[in-house]
Amino acid sequence: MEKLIITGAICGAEVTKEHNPNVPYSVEEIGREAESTYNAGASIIHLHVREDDGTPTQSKKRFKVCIEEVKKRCPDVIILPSTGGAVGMTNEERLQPIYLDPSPEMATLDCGTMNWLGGDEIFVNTIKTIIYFAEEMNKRGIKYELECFDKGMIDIALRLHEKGYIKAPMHFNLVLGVIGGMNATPRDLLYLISSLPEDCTYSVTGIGRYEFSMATISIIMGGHVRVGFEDNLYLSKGVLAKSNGELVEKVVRITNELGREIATPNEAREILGLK
Ligand code: KMH
Ligand code: ZN
Repeated sequence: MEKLIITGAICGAEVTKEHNPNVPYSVEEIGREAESTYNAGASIIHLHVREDDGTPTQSKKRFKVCIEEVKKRCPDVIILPSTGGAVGMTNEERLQPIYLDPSPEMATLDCGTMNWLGGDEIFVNTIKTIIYFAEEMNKRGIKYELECFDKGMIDIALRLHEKGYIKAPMHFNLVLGVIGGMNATPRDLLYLISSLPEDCTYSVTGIGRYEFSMATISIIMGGHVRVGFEDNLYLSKGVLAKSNGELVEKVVRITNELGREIATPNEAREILGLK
């Protein structure tokens, strides 16, 4: 089986230090958390950034300094900025990190609109938005990670691929357990995996208490894994993780037990067709 690519989603836009004091806000904290996942075996950092007070931002300037900090500590890691940002941001606000020079190797491309976490919030990704984001990334040679929170989003991605907007080789991230998307059950994950084309790669993200059960299924099925504070703050029931690295270490332990190897950043580039 292919080696396992681990993505560290170290920060997100929603979790705060009130949830877990180790959630990073400052440039130094973002660097520290990136380094902890990298040292533990992550080859990709999925990056959101914050102001020092924790406010989520898509500021190009803030991304630039955070990426420089991450690269200083983890020189060969793949950086995958978010273009989802936080609910309520405009498209232009969200797209800022893809206009950095040099361009990031990868970025997220969210594949549909959904209710977001209960209440009144809606995460808006119309078809026109998805096409626009894909085209902007295509122009810059940025490989998108196709974020799919339910089956309909996979269908949208495949339709846009057929129409030529979304390029192959496609890489999906199946996110299960967000209120508004699909539940994090083995049945639903297997349904999503079986809906993917043969020649794609995919990663799996389980939210909250489902982080490690979803990861384990993906490890067995030949997919890849994302873990981190963006998705889950606990190492085990009632035990807050001290770092993102602890979450990655747990995935590495499970992977070793199951007899699969972990990919280095350069091996991840090969697997994803980045080089
Ligand atoms: N924060 C969510 C609204 C992404 O990074 O592209 C969007 C999100 C997905 O986290
Ligand atoms: Zn994200």
